[in-house]
Amino acid sequence: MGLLDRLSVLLGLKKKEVHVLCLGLDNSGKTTIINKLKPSNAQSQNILPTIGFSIEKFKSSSLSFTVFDMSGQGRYRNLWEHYYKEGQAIIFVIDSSDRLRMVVAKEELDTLLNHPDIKHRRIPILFFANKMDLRDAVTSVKVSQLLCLENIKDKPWHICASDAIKGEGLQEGVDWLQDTVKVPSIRKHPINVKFTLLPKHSI
Ligand SMILES: Nc1nc2c(ncn2[C@@H]2O[C@H](COP(=O)(O)OP(=O)(O)OP(=O)(O)O)[C@@H](O)[C@H]2O)c(=O)[nH]1
Ligand SMILES: [Mg+2]
Repeated sequence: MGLLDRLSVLLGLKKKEVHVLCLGLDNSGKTTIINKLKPSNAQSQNILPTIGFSIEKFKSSSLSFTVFDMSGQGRYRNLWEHYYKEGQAIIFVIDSSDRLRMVVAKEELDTLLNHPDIKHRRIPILFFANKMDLRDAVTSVKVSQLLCLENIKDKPWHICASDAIKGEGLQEGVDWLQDTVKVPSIRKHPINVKFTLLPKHSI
């Protein structure tokens, strides 16, 4: 972000931009969730399985999110790690009705959490226990137990039950994300501003 952009954010003229990685197994509902978070006139009516990844944008009341919506298909999952450095937050989506693949979702989550670009960062992770409308869906508490989320001690995380088709549970998640992604209040390297004072008689 350039200096003018930072100034605009500080003055409240522009929303702070946050890069989010949207991860999870194929068919969990990632693209449907991101689509539902866009304004209704920008929503796509026909969602297809993602090939590779796509870059999407949506806004909350104070932030502008740029989302890397990654494909969850096995053959594309090795792409995820190339974007870890870029991500400032993660949305991890689980199909709560897919008991058979819950163990695969846990394996992918564990691989993510142990990756060198993620392991030592306090990166916020928002979990959507999605497809709650389906009869076979387990509760978000159960999803949390199956994925052993209580073992995540060094990163802020939150789990929301969601139904992406109706859009239920999504706003709660975005509100949490917005509150958790901190706006850096102190610059690590303060801007070095030099004033040249001119003697009065030279003006
Ligand atoms: N019943 C129900 N179906 C859902 C829900 N969310 C998504 N779906 C459906 O699940 C299917 C997969 O949704 P996608 O959003 O394409 O899933 P994805 O995680 O992006 O999949 P990949 O792009 O292949 O990784 C679609 O048919 C969606 O309509 C939900 O909350 N409830
Ligand atoms: Mg998708």
